[in-house]
Amino acid sequence: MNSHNIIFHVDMDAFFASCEEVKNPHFRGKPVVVGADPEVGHGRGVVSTANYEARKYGIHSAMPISRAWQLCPFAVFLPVNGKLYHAVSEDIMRILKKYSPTVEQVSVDEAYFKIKSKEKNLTPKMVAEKIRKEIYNTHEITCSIGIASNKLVAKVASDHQKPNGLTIVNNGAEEEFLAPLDIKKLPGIGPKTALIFNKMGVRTIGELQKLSAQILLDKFGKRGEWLFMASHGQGETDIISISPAAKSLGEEHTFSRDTADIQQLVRTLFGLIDSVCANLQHRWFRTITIIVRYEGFVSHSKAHSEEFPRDVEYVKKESLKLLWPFLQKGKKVRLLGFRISNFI
Ligand code: TTP
Ligand code: MG
Repeated sequence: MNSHNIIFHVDMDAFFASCEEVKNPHFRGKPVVVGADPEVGHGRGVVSTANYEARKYGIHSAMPISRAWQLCPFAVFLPVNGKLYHAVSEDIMRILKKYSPTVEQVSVDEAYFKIKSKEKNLTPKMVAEKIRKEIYNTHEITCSIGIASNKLVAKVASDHQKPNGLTIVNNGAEEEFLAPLDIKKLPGIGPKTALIFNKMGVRTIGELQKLSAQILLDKFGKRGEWLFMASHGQGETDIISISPAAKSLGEEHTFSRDTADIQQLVRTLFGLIDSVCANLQHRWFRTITIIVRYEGFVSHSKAHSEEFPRDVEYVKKESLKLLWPFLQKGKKVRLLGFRISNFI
């Protein structure tokens, strides 16, 4: 690991459930499920997270809450208390900023940052232990930390020994560390891609490492390049922190000719959403805004906020709801804009 690239990835353990346990210590040791109301097994929502006790019953994030109820009806089921998690998250990020001036928060409970080697005579391991101790002493919440020469390997490492784990991958040992792991452990390989690889007889990252760059390129196009680099343990090293000034991110499109063509408008809006969300790097945000400027420069904007927005498809669905009333009027549109704000 060279002195400039010692990257930490910190991820809180069972975050929402851990916050609930701190608030109600008598939940400790019991299975805790945070998410939609199970409605005695008839609830239609999903699990946000489950603590490690509940995971022993097979309960996990994004599982239908009705299934979680079937698996463990005596678990403590709690609604999502966004305010509480947000406050704890802010505090934890404040702690991390004491150890590095640039912290890249990528979700409510995880962040990357860099340190210099032997900073103040502390090894990376000592820094990690200090951080874990400080977070635990102030919040009674455990986290897992991965340390590596790039963000990708640091993220895989933080997940490697969860909960309450510390995994250090030395510079040069990235490939070897990844080799025995299931390909699904590589962030960016979802169930669909994993299935394609499994059909090719590739189950571990080591098996993926044996495929040539050309084969991956032929099969996956541009993404093949990334798969090749990632499987060999290469990844980004830039830590990007959102400055307080950058409170929103957005794009606009001015049509070459004013248009009332619904298909064209929807296609353009979705293009803007894809483009804005592609720059997000897994950051979460609460508010989406669309901007509609009619011919004659009359502009309108409409926003929608929620506690924990989901994926890009969901954002598109919500944005379409915002756009819809403007389309009903049949007026020609000169410009469309899309903006996200209220980062978490
Ligand atoms: P994660 O860090 O993915 O999960 P976790 O912290 O609960 O557990 P782990 O120990 O494995 O890190 O997500 C952080 C929080 O984000 C999680 O506590 C709840 C929320 N979340 C959802 O609401 N829905 C989801 O599908 C996921 C994955 C997380
Ligand atoms: Mg977590």
